[in-house]
Amino acid sequence: MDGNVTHHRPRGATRPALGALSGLLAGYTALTVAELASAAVRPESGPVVAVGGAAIDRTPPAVKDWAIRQFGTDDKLVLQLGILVVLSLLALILGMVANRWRLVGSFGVLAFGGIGALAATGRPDSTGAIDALPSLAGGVVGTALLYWLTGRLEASIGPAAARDFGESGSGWDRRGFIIAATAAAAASTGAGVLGRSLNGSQVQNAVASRKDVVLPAPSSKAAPTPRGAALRINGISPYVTPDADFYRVDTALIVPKVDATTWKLRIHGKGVSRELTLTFADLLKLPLIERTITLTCVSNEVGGPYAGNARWIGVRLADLLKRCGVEPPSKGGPADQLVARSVDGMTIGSPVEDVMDGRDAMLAVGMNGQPLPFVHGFPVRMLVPGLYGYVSACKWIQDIELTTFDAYDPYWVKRDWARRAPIKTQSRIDTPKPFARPEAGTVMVAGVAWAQHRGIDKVEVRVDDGPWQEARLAAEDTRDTWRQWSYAWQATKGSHTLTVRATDRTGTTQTAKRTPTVPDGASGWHSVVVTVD
Ligand SMILES: Nc1nc2c(c(=O)[nH]1)N[C@H]1C(S)=C(S)[C@@H](COP(=O)(O)O)O[C@H]1N2
Ligand SMILES: [Mo]
Repeated sequence: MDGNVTHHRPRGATRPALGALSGLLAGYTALTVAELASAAVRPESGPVVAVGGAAIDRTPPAVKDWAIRQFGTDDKLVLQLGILVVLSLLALILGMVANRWRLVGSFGVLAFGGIGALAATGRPDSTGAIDALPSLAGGVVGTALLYWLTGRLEASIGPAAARDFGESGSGWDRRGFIIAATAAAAASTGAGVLGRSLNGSQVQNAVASRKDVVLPAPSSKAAPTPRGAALRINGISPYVTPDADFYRVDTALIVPKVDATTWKLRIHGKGVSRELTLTFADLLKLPLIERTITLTCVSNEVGGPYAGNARWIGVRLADLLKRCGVEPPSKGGPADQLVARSVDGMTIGSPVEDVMDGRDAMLAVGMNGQPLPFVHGFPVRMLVPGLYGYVSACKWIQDIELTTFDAYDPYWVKRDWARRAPIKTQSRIDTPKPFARPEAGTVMVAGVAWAQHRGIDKVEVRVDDGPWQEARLAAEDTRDTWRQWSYAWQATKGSHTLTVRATDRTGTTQTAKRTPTVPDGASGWHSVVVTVD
């Protein structure tokens, strides 16, 4: 009968392949069970989102910038797909291991569940040990399933039993394996679908609450955009950026979907004599201001796309702070840093002095006439004209704490970025595009320049190493907005380098010195090389 032992098991390459398949099924089941459990706990506690988030938290700025450059706003999709590919490979390997060493391979699944659990509880927005549950539940179910499935491969049933199963010549429990595998696939698909739809109901409440928002008319309207602020030139960035084109930069793998009807904001901390908790309805009852403000990301390379201009509606932040008894440091207030916290655990620190110096710092509820889009921070986000987004523009805000720069480092500061980061004066050539081939003759060179809260006074263009020529500036809306500019270039045949630089209202001309985005924003001139035919 010795010969029969090998004969009774799946033969040749079949058995490792079935082992690998078992691993994949176990991994898939583990993930869907975890997904289902995360619907009960919090969507962010699921293993893929938790591991992805932990990876984002630990990504050095240079790699983060590279990922944004390579994949743009799809960077997070790429990350999640990458995690799924790696997990699939690991599951295949664990299955093959379990095929030889059943316990070792099976408990490998639990080990990965443990990694997911650690990642979930270690996230800044973790609500505690409960966040470990989805990954652990997935790990336990996956381990049991892999143990069971590989057991079917081992079952050395005698020829008689095999005959009873109607499977002459193959003594492994083929029928048991097929039934278990099919049941696992079906059950986990069901669990996955259920998990999605449960997560979906929380999302539906948020979507409904956004639909129900009626933005009151602002008591202080933005001055109408002056005629001549928007130039009509092909290829130039529109003066107001449409929502769909407005850049998005954040660490959220799942865009937070906050229900405005249950949302609250708390203001507390050093120098707060009257703590305040506001609902969304409370906020909408306060006087609203409408302002056009250009927002810029510190991760924007010279010439890069991470700047956008929108018309925002919101509550003046300084008024709320005064209501709480807060004084700026220049008037003896004890807090010099305002830390905003979001529902996804982001922390963003702004100078209290800047927020209260009279500029239009606000808690924004509207963008371009609509409630904030979810990706831009619904229901409420902060904005401070003149400061990069990472030190001012907290989306999905839920808490404001008055503290000091000495006492607390927010998220990005812990990751090498500067504590204080006013926006650097910048200018960008939107058209012609790099390596364009315009015809000789008049070529419109045009773009935008920004120096929020200082204002742009001059933009100059240089062709090759020629003299700086003053560009035509579009009318200024406010000093918190970017300005379009254009220059009619008499282009001659050949290859040419076009360079732009701006001068802000303090009289300072944009520096030629190139610095990287880390720690406080890129500097240097933007150039474009074109070939004139
Ligand atoms: N909650 C949260 N708010 C955030 C961020 C984030 O990662 N999470 N990123 C900040 C950064 S770096 C920038 S530049 C702006 C971008 O705002 P936008 O995505 O609406 O353009 O949001 C800021 N607010
Ligand atoms: Mo940013």
